[in-house]
Amino acid sequence: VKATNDEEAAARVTAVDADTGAPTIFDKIIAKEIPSSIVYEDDKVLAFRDISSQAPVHVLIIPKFRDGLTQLGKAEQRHGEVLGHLLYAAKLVAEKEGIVDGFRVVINSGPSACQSVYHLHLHVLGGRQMKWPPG
Ligand code: IU
Repeated sequence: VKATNDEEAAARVTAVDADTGAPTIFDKIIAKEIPSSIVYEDDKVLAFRDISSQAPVHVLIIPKFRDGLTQLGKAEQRHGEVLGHLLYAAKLVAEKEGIVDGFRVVINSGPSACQSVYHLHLHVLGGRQMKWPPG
């Protein structure tokens, strides 16, 4: 199947050895070994601007302690608290970015959903009219 865009292509490449549980680039972003444009941070989560933004506001929110949560499809009961906190952080980010009246939260889980980084992350998108259905 021919990849139709960069995101699909990235997911397909990653899918070869997807979700090994190995550290990802997001661990380096959390450790601040790689710079990022941080929008919100607390003791549990970090929110930073996506390097390949798909909307005027495109922020990723990640747990600081992945604890096996490489993708939503691997969530277990013990992750409930951090999952709730991530969602609440999405609302805080939307407020901070001035898009609380209309924004979208996306989680890609697994290769078929084009997940390319295996450290759970929420995309917060806004600042333009969103379309439905998503691709
Ligand atoms: P996905 O749901 O796994 O496809 O999203 C991964 C996102 O991480 C994607 O939108 C990338 O642009 C983004 N990203 C980033 O912001 N910084 C990076 O160093 C890398 C990916 I690698």
